[in-house]
Amino acid sequence: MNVGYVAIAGKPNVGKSTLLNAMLGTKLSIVSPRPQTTRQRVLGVDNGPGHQIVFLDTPGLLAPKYGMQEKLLAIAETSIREADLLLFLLDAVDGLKPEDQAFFTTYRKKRTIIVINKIDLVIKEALLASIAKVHQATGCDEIYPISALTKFGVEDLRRGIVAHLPQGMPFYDPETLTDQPEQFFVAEIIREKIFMSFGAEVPYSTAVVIDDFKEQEGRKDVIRATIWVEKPSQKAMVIGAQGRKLKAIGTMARKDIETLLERPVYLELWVKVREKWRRKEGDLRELGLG
Ligand SMILES: Nc1nc2c(ncn2[C@@H]2O[C@H](COP(=O)(O)OP(=O)(O)OP(=O)(O)O)[C@@H](O)[C@H]2O)c(=O)[nH]1
Ligand SMILES: [Mg+2]
Repeated sequence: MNVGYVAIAGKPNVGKSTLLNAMLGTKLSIVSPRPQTTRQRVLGVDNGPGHQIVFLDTPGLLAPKYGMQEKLLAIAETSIREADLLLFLLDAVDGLKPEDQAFFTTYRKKRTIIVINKIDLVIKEALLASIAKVHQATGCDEIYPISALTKFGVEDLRRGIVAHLPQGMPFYDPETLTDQPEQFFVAEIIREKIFMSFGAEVPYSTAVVIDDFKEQEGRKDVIRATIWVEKPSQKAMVIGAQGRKLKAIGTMARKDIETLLERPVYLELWVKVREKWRRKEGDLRELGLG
């Protein structure tokens, strides 16, 4: 069968995580309208007739400005290096910007497919011009226009990927969706709700740590998590008047967690401050970004 690792890489917000979820037919990786949502590599296994694709969703490629962003770039680089095939994503609205071009030149692999995503947002003429330009500027002749949101072109792309993968034995048994523990995805769901609930500042200053995850026979699981922020003012925002904001975040997160785990849970959230954690090596490691 055709088997291999496929890294999904590209600038922040181009739709990498949405594409992973579209390929898997299930929501594994969190998605938000803000750039730099994904902070870890997220592995998702797609089993099909005659193939196993191991997708690696990665943090958006960005010239780093501080500690956390350096970690994010390193995570993306490692995934690209380990992959048999690189899917390099562009946003159809932006086209090929100089920063895309620079990252493409740096990370291009022997097997590389360029994916132009969000084509639902552009007219056909603009898309055709963009494909021609991308082809000319990169020399890459495998360019797939898709919409990860509507799934237009996704099956064509899957066939294109499979055609590139080497023959081999599967890496994962067919039941396996990912190699990451449930706790990771629970923390990610909480983080997603924070990305959805606040403007620019709070999401970027937030890390979520699961402190306690108790499975109980015959009773609801108990999950306790801490939402770390960088300033007391952010803590006040996350909690909200009479704790209403935190309650709403908890309710939204709990519903998604219950869908993921397929069982009812009791979710308890705490908000705590750790100043400038995004710039401190020790804090990054303790908060799971080491
Ligand atoms: N219209 C449209 N929106 C899309 C499409 N794919 C993704 N989006 C939206 O683009 C935004 C970013 O999507 P993500 O999947 O989180 O992007 P990402 O590349 O993983 O972003 P980072 O993790 O921050 O690097 C979300 O609001 C998605 O709903 C698409 O095909 N069409
Ligand atoms: Mg993402």
